[in-house]
Parts: sequence; C-alpha cells; structure tokens
Amino acid sequence: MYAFIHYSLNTYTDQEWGFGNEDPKLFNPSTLDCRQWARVCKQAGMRGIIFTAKHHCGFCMWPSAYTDYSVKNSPWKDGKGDVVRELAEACREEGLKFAVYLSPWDRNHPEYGRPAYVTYFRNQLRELLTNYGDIFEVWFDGANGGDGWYGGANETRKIDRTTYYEWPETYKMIRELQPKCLIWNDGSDRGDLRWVGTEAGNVGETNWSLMPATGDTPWHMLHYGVEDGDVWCPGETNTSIRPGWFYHETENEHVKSLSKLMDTYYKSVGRNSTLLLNFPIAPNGRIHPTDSLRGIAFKKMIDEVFKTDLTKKAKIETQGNETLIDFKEPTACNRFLAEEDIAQGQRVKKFALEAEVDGKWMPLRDMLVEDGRDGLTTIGHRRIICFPTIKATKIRFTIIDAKAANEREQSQARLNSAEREQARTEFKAAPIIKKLGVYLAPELTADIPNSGEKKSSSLHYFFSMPMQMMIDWDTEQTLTTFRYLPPQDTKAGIVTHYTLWGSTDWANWTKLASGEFSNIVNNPIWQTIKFPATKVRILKFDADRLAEGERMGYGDIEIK
Ligand code: FUL
Repeated sequence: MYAFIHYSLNTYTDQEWGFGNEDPKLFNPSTLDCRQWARVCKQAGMRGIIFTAKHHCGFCMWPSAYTDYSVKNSPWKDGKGDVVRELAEACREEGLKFAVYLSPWDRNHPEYGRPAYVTYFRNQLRELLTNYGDIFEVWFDGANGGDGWYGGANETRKIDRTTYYEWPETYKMIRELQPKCLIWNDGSDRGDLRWVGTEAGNVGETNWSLMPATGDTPWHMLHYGVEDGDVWCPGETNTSIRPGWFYHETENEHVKSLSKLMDTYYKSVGRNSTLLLNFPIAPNGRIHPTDSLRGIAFKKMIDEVFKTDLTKKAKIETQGNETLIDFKEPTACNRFLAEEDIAQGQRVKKFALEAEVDGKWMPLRDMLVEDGRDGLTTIGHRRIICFPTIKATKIRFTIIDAKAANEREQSQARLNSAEREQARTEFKAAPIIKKLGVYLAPELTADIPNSGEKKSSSLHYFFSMPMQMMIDWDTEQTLTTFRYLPPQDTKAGIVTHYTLWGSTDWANWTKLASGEFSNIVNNPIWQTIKFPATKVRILKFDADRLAEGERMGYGDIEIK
C-alpha cells in the first residue's frame, strides 16, 4: 500500500482537471504542511507517497527552470517555495519512499503536440529525477483529452500517444538516472506496472502479473492480466479515499467508509495487486481531518483482521498439491490467505478451498465475487478469500491447476543474475506457496454511503432533444446547485461538456454555468455545478459534448 497525493491549482478552483490558464496566484495555502501529509500516510499504513508534481493543467509544484507556470509565481512563500522538496524531505524523515506523478498531457504549454514539448517534458523529468533523492516510481497519466489553453491558442490538440512522447528515449533516461525507479505508463510502451482499467478500487479476482510485451491493452488485459504474457507487469490499483482525486468541500461527507476501504483492500491487495490510495490536500495545505482519521482507522482495521493467524496453532500437512490445516477443535474464521513465491513466477491457475464444519466438508467461495463464480483462480503475491464466519475443524487447500513458469518469465521477475542462475537449476514447475493463513475478521456493518439512492425521482424532467434535458417546477425555485451522476455501466451518453440555463417563462434563458466534467469517463462520480443563487422555474441542461454516443445519459440528478 502506498499513497497518492493530489494537490495543484485545481484545489483552489474546485476542479478535477484544470484548463491550463488558471492563475498561479491562486496557490496560497495558509498552513501547508508536508510533514502532516507524511505522518498521516505513515499512520495509515502507506509505505510511500506519489505526488502530483504536475497535473494536466501544467502548473508545477516545484520551481522548474523550464517554465514560469509554477509555485515560483505564486504568493506562497513569496515564490520561494518548493512543495516537491518539502514532501521529499518529509517522506525521508518518516521513512517513506517518495515518487512523482508527471502528467504528459500539459494544457498550459504552448508547444504541446509538437516535438519541442517532448524535450520540455523530458527536461522536467530530469529535474525531478536528479534533485530530490531516490524516486521509487514515475506515474505518466494516460489522459490526453485534447482541448486546452496551450499558451493562449485555446484549441484542441490530438496526439498519437503511442509515438508522440518517444517513450523509449525517456525510459532510457529514467533507467540511467534512477535504476530502481518503477515506470507506470498507461496505453503506450509497456512500463513496470499497469493500470487495472478502473479507478473504482478493484482488480479482477483472476489477476496475472504478466502482460504481452507490445501491442494494445484492452480493458480485460488491464483488469485480469494475461496468463501467457511475456513481461512481468503487475497491476497497481489506484483509487481515492473520496469520490474525486482533488479536494472538493462538497465531498467532505463522502469520504469512503471503513467497510468500503476494507472492500477495496480485499479487491486489490487481496487480489495480487498493490493499492495506491489517494489523499487529496485541502485548500489550507493539509489532509482534511475526516480523511486522515479514516485512513488511520483503515490501517488499524487491517492490523486487527490479520492480528492472529489461526494456522499457527493448527497441524499443517501437505501432500502433493493438497494442504490440510487441522485446528483440532471448531475454530471461528472468515478469511483465508495464500501467497506464492513470485520470485519464481506466478503459477497457480485454479484452487479449491473446503472446510470441515460439524463433521461435514463444505466448499468455500469468495463472497466478494458477485456473479456466481467461486473466485478461486490465481494467487500471485497475495490472495485473500473472504467467506462468512464458520466454525471449522479443518480447512483443505488444493491446487487444481497450475502453469509452469518459464525462463523468460523468471528473467522478467527482477532477479539478479546469480538468483536467476539458481532459479534455473532449481527450476520446478510445481507452484511454490510461500504462506498460508486463516483469520477471523471482526464483522463490519455495511456503511457504504450513497449507494443506489435515487435523487431524481421526485423531479419532473424530460428530454426536449437527445442532447438536452429540461426540468420544470410549477413555481419559482431559488437554486444554487445542479448535480449530475453519469451512467454507471457504460460510456455512452456520459456528458463531458455542458451548459446550464435557467428561465422563469420558457422564453428568456439565463446562462447559469458552462464547462467540462473532467475525468468523468474514468471516474464516473457525482459532478457538482454551483452558480449564484437564481430564481428559475425551468432548468435546461445542454450536453455540449458526450464521451460516446449521440444521446445524453444519466444515472441520477440532484438540484438544490
Ligand atoms: C486520471 C487523471 O485524469 C485524474 O485526474 C487523476 O490524476 C487520476 C489518478 O488519473 O487519469
């Protein structure tokens, strides 16, 4: 587990994506304290922090020598501050690793889309990789939305993300400057880690740490990995402790509950993935108290669940592919853990889990897998199976099917040459299970807020055109807020750009707001439009642009 931290001008404009023309003077936190971030992350069980040194808006959180669009032109510390440095130092003090997110897409830079920008991007990366000590990961966000300010051009610029950034050259530089640094990249040259295809906080229950070395990566490859892939490229599950990546006051009530965070843990760390959990920074320059308390409670709960390994008191016998855990007496349990020795590759394809309860054997399945499958497929670095509490006398774990790790896979598993040699001589196709554990997790209530609650049902709304939604009331209303939940299971109909109008007579319309719902496709959460209090009888919501399709879709609407 390691932390993401999202902080930029967006924090001050209440946006998820900046356009690139936001004023650097907006960056003026009153009590910015990177030590508070590092302490919170440490206590929340995070081993490192990945920081948004530059998000899509192009604003640099360090005083880059290559642009004026940075903290050096903000009032914070009279332009003498460097958030990247303060955080790198705070991480070192807390014993955390440090890493950077550097957005390839830059909506501020005039040369974006042309070769000169690629040089600029590489120069910035060199600054980050040479001036701030060890960097454990570089995160090259895949979003390349097109439109932006671009030095005032204010236009749409499309690039081919497989060729434009000349990644091989950049990778070479990273390997030279920081040989241990992991590369995260989405959708172009294969990095060392992969996106899992969603920002909701889960990876497939079947999850191979392998990928094909080249070629496109459709969603199922990202989410489930590829059994016969030829490079080691484990999944990193990234999600935020709040709905959005950046801080929004309207989300203070929506910090993820403890049971939602535990669900995320089981569906990421418990499925052979790392968990990259985001903490947004509030405008005062600190992690909000609700988020920090929740993060710390999360770590306490993980410790509580895995405090006592019940197999320690059991008799364990392994014969061939079958391991019997004999507790000798009825033992309450609800979690099973298995780990493969991944330095030898990933091999298990399918296993069975059974428990003896009241003298009878019963099959167990992963209750977090919802569509009827038992979820007992791959294991990898760590697999956790959640099942309802039972009083088992024995548990039987049987490997039903496994693949032979091949030499190529081993060589990708980051062994040094001596280890590789040893692995070659000791090579066995049999799966190597490093650890088995059985636990009793405390019951958690299902306190997941905002799940499935419909707000729009009391509103009178209709579509006057496929791209236009109207809402009308009998009497005048004073309104300040329009909220839109996009469709949840398809990209078709998701509104990415909008204009909102109000009227009292159907004839004269006042424009209340217009703009972009940034990152709505990857993270389809509630979007909030705020406007000055206005009296209206009719609201008109125009979809200026859709992610896909020709008809506006919605999951829910809320108006206040
Ligand atoms: C996405 C970005 O567009 C979001 O703003 C955020 O940074 C997330 C981690 O990645 O692709």
